[in-house]
Amino acid sequence: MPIDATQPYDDGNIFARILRGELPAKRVYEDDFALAFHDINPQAPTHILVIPKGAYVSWDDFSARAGDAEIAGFVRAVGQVARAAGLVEPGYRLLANTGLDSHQEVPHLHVHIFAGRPLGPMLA
Ligand code: DGP
Repeated sequence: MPIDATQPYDDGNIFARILRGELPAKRVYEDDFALAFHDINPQAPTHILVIPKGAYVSWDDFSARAGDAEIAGFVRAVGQVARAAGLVEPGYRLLANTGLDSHQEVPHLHVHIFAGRPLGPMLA
């Protein structure tokens, strides 16, 4: 079910549980600001999710409330995950679904990294 990007944070959400180690995930990267793991339902040969360690529902929530260090750390982590996975060439796509129309389903901010095939001009 798509979620409202402005709803209060629910710390029982599935990515909060992965962060706390209560649920398994194929982890590929972790630092002070972010955790990255493979999407359970990959839409491309490489499909990684990067999530901030802080409790943010959506891109809207994160960009409004997170501190500068958290924002910088998270953005750097996304780039680092892509570099470490060897995705800079031939390239990759980032996506952060936000709110109902985007069909965001998990109410903890996540940036999708898609790669491994030509992705076309845009994901609709
Ligand atoms: P979105 O529609 O942007 O909220 O994407 C949510 C993504 O999360 C979707 O591609 C599937 C993925 N996902 C959902 N539940 C789990 C899970 O338990 N583990 C992992 N690794 N990915 C999940």
